[in-house]
Amino acid sequence: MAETALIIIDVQNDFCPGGALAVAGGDEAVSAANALAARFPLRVLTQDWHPADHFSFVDAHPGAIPFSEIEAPYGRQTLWPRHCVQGSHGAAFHYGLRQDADLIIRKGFRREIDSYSAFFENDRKTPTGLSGYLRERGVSRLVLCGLALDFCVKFSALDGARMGFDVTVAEDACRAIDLNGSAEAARAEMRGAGVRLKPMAEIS
Ligand code: VGL
Ligand code: ZN
Repeated sequence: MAETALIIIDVQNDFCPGGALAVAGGDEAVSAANALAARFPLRVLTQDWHPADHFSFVDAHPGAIPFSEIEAPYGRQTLWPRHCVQGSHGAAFHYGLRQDADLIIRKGFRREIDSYSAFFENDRKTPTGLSGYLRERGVSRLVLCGLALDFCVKFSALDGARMGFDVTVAEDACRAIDLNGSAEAARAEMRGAGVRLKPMAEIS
């Protein structure tokens, strides 16, 4: 039987208002994720989980400007304000989020490489193991929601589609960082890869 998994991406304090890398309206993703969680019994949470000296942090690059890009061995890398440091309050899930999930995937824990996607690190090669887990659970369809639409949700959706899953993004259950038009570009890129973008109300 075709099983669906709900993947709730990075609904953590640092991506919510008041957090280190706050996404506008990030806290609105909480009630949306909870409403979806009530519909899908198989749920996976992801958690951005960086060491304090992570390479993606702007303060690891003296003189660099936040949100600028550098060339990493695996491609372009945006330099972020320090966020989601392992064990910190900012890395914790928002207190309102339903956390009764089957699996929590932590990512971004290797100092030298960032990891936006729930499936692969930013080299697009090093797996998190999620795809094998989902296959073994008989999952063929994914519904994605959370933060941020134009980074971790987008990379997860693209990788999910690349791995052969049928992927739907619950668009109104996501919020975007939107760096230089990245939200609209992300929507186009996801559509181009065969990802469905739908309002929550149309997803069953
Ligand atoms: C994210 C930037 C850096 C995300 C994580 O969850 O979208 N964005 N780390
Ligand atoms: Zn991060």
